Amino acid sequence: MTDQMTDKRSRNEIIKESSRQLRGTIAEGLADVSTGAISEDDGQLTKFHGTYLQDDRDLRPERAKKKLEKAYSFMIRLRVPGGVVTPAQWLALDQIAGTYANGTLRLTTRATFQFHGIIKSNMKRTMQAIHAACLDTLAACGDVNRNVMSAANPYLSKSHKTAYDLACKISAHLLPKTGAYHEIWLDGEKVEDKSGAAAANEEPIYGVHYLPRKFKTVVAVPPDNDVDIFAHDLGFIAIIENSEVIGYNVTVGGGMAMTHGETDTFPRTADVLGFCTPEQAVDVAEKVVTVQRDWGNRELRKRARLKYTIEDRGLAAFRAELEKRLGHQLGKPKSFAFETTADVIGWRQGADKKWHLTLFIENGRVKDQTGHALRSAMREIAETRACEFVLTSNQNLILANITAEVRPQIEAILKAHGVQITTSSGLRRNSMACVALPTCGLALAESERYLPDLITALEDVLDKAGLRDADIVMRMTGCPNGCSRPYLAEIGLVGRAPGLYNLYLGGAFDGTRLNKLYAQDVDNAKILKLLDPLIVQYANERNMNERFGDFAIRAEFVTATPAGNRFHDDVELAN
Ligand code: SRM
Ligand code: SF4
Repeated sequence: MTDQMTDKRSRNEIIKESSRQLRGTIAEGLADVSTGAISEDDGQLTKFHGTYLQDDRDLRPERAKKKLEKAYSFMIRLRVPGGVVTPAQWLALDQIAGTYANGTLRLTTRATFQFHGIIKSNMKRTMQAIHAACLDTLAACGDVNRNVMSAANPYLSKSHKTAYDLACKISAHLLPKTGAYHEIWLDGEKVEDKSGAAAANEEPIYGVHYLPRKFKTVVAVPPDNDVDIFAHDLGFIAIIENSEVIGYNVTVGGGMAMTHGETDTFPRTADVLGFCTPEQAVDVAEKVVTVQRDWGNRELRKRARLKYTIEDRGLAAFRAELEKRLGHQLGKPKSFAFETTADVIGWRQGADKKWHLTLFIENGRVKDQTGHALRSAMREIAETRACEFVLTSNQNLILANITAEVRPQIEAILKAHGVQITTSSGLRRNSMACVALPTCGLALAESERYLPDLITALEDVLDKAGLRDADIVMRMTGCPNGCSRPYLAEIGLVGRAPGLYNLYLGGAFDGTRLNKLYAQDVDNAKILKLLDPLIVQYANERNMNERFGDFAIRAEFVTATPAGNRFHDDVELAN
């Protein structure tokens, strides 16, 4: 038997191994003017550099008819730990959006920026413009620890700042060390690329194979669970005493993705593993990553996330291995309570009396539309240099650190551009949709381009029920990968096929419980027909302060998924 036949590792493992620390032939591919694409293998490697090859799926039929290659372009995702950028950086990103991308900035569910529609010949210029703004895209995607999120807005309180600082430290500590990024995109000096043991030494945390799969880390500050901590591989819950962060509860093994019809893939909420001190946190992150590096599944990418390592090996074994590598035990988790995953839309005052304005950005898309010139408004606000820009994990934007004197000026700019501070309903305010069509190659159905209209239609139902202002969390994705974390929503919609969605109900408002499948393959009309009576029943029968997700369980629309658990879709459906 040849080595190739006995090598059961997934193809990506071989690509990484032979990539000379993420170089592959990316530089050569970028220089090839005969195509707008790059090779498939390089396409896997550019993810580690924060960029994906995509094509405009709307144009596929027309281009195929004309026998043209697909309308290729690149998506670029930035690494912005803690989600904070300065006004000067905002202006630089806005300019990139206009010059090289499709004229929009996309705020993501992990509190960073994406650009869409960058053609190959502009890729290096764009990466260099990002670098000139003192930002980067390294490890924003790929089989590494990605952008680290922290509870939105370090300016809100001392604990938020501590959480932000930890996010920045972990992000920096877990960055790949390869010189490939500088060499390829920034025309940096070519550093020697090594193979074998020498390369492994150069990446002391990741080695030549990096991680088996993507890895996501967040830091939460209770009672807010805006970062949706239970959806992530690794989480730190700040434990606060007398306004000081005295340490963190460590969570492991959360994740959203599943594949329709494959019951060995499933969303899973993270487990609380133990407690660590602030000084121990970065080392805990590193050692969790190395256990996953060594224990994660390198044969089946669909089963390669940390959540499956923990399912397969058990939490106790994982903890024992982690503690062995740490050289100390984790403490017992301390008590904590989350209340919400939502952002508080509108003005809010921080501990230092400065003002912070959280704007609802529908599905994170910053663009100019007739009567709603959001992108221009943000540009004008950035030009005042009067605030910082903080991205949230709900695809929203906080204009932070505003003095009482400047507040009227900010309000005037928003008004002049038709940007409202209030939202049309509580449902919209708490909604998120993933990008999906036309750029996402994995989308089975619309999401960002559909959810706003669905909500408009549901607002009639909310009016009928007297619930227009009720906070109800609704999230949609165009496929089961779960990019807007739909399985943690009170109402989740997951694309199955063009125009068809699975409807999930019963997630917890504080993000601690997964929802359950309520109806399969429903179209727009059926979604409205199904939700109408449930919303009316909720209006009539709910207890004081009872959330829609909790009511969905008490009223037996669905049964509860226990916290710390997972679900399969192989359940009997009532609908
Ligand atoms: Fe995601 C793949 C967009 C957050 C789970 N995600 C993709 C790709 C890159 C499609 C692809 O692989 O070709 C999408 C690009 C679409 C486009 O055109 O821009 C994409 N994911 C997004 C974003 C932009 C959605 C959004 O509307 O904001 C989010 C970017 C986050 C960021 O800044 O890093 C985004 N993705 C998430 C989340 C939510 C989270 O992490 O909090 C999840 C679920 C949590 C999790 O990881 O379990 C998520 N995305 C996935 C998966 C499934 C991973 C898995 O475990 O199998 C894929 C597919 C894959 O990796 O193979 C995926
Ligand atoms: Fe694409 Fe699916 Fe993620 Fe939506 S959930 S952006 S359709 S991968």
